[in-house]
Amino acid sequence: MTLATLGWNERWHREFGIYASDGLVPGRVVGEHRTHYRVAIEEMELSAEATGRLRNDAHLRSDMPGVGDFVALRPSAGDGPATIEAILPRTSALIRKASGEQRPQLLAANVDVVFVVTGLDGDFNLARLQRFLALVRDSGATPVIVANKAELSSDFAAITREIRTIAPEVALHPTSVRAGSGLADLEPYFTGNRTVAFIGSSGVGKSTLTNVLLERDAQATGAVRAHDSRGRHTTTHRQLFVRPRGGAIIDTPGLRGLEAWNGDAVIADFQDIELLATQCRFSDCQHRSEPKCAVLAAVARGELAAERLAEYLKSPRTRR
Ligand SMILES: Nc1nc2c(ncn2[C@@H]2O[C@H](COP(=O)(O)OP(=O)(O)OP(=O)(O)O)[C@@H](O)[C@H]2O)c(=O)[nH]1
Ligand SMILES: [Mg+2]
Ligand SMILES: [Zn+2]
Repeated sequence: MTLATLGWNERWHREFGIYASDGLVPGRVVGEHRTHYRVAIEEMELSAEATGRLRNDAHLRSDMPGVGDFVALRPSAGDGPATIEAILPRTSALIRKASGEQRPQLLAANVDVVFVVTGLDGDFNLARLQRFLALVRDSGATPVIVANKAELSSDFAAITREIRTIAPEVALHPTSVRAGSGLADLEPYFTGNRTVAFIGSSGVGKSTLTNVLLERDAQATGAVRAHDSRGRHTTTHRQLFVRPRGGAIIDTPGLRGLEAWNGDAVIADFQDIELLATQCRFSDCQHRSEPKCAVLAAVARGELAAERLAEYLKSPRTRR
């Protein structure tokens, strides 16, 4: 492992410039644990802690170092951990603003592409996929939908049509680890040592895909429940891995908070409709048949997909 294989390039070299004279070394956070970080530096990996100053300056939890961050590190003089003195400015940040939780959580930093992984088994859920895409929308990374367990789907064309109603532009790749299909299509996203983060519900196959793309069994995987295909939250830590063929993968635990509808997430997902709704004639407009409804007018003009409105109207909501 070298810094270049970790995604280090000219940009990072420039950003690191101001720390170089200080005896600091560049590294990338590959693991985040309760008490320490794992940081990869040129040729090795070590344990590190954030300095008190970094902790004091962090207004939000997401201001603290996280997996994928490039950092300026002071190697320890003795046996103790190294210290993370600074975080280089992020090019992207996948941040989860959990509802009812004041502390935004950094899922992955400096990610070029996010694979939003969904399973085409009994657990496929369009609304949930939409919530994951909303999360990526704000990150600065490019979303890609990976529809895994494709061998279990009898009608991928129908699923594609469904997905297209909420994500007409996002690249969509069916894969099956079991059948060994579609995996080569994921390869180009890693060219140029790019970093790809995997997000999605528990049990969709994020870690299974990680292992295939790493060409080794780095991550544990777990069978899903038979009756509803739900996963069992096998992965518990976010972790960055370097691929032998180039590029890096950040595997993440299935996100529990995104499993069920909640007010904030819904509002974030349907921001466009919420915005239109402020223009409706009646403030309690249901957008079904009311006169002077701005939402129905947008559908009539072809600016809002009728399927998307239907999805919105179907969702149990705290505010409407
Ligand atoms: N049928 C089928 N099963 C798959 C496929 N890919 C993965 N699986 C299975 O799905 C189950 C869950 O896979 P994981 O990789 O552990 O899922 P995960 O997304 O990492 O789940 P968490 O770590 O809990 O978030 C395992 O039993 C895998 O063998 C596939 O293409 N087809
Ligand atoms: Mg996993
Ligand atoms: Zn309306």
